[in-house]
Amino acid sequence: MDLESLKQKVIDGDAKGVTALTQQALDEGIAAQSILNDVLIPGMGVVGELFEKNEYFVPELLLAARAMYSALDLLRPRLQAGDYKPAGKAIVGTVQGDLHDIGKKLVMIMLEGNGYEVVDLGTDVPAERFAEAVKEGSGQLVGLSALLTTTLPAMEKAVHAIREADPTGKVKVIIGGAPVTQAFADSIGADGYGRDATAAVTLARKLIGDA
Ligand code: B1M
Repeated sequence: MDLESLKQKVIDGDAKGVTALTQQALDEGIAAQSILNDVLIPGMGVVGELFEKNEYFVPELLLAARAMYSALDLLRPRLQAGDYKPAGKAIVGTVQGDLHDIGKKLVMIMLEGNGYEVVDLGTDVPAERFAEAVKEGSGQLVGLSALLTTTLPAMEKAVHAIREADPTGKVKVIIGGAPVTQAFADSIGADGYGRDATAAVTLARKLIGDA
């Protein structure tokens, strides 16, 4: 099939079209990882570029996000066909002030697919809420996501709150999202930075292993 047309449906925010073409691609044997990484994520990239050029506005971003979700629902079972053993508990959330959750959802899908139990705190999560979840013993790993440069300080605040809630440092913190870098992760004392959802799983396995 012509994968460019699937990418275009994401850009158009056409959820029905995205569902139909994603299903067709899967039926034709195209790998879920490839549909995600080579078609859907680049499609969202174009949406971002159009937004930067003032050709798209928030309603178009929302439509594209909805279209992306319809594809993720179909890809989810296949992305989760990992062969790792159950591995532990993770808490994930998008930091305060930030409503972007597609990247976080992907991180969740990949962690769950690799045997981790995941508690999703949602989006716009205050630092105190992450700390509470750590105190409640909800996870050995916390994954923080941020998509806005303006919410990076909230990420730092969340890391500090988690450290205060867990002075022994037993709970590991990993961070990711488009404006996040390894240097930023080092500067705020996170245990790791994941460039993408797969990297988040690799980090989780390295930091908390197969419990
Ligand atoms: Co917004 N937005 N947005 N947006 N949006 C961006 C991020 C932006 C880059 C667009 C642009 O200008 N080019 C820009 C940020 C600029 C900046 O800060 N430098 C931006 C802006 C400005 C805004 C608003 C301020 C717009 C406005 O209102 N004027 C506003 C802010 C709202 C808020 O959060 N308070 C806003 C709103 C929105 C919507 C709500 C409309 C919608 C989100 C809907 C939703 O998520 N449910 C939206 C969207 C869709 C985007 C773009 C187009 C797409 C984001 C996305 O889902 N990408 C985005 C442009 C872009 O990214 N090119 C943009 C696909 C997703 C799979 O990638 O989330 O990066 P991503 O996740 C990746 C990695 O980053 C990584 O793994 C994933 C891949 O495997 N990752 C992790 C993410 N979290 C991780 C955590 C980890 C490890 C890896 O470990 C824990």
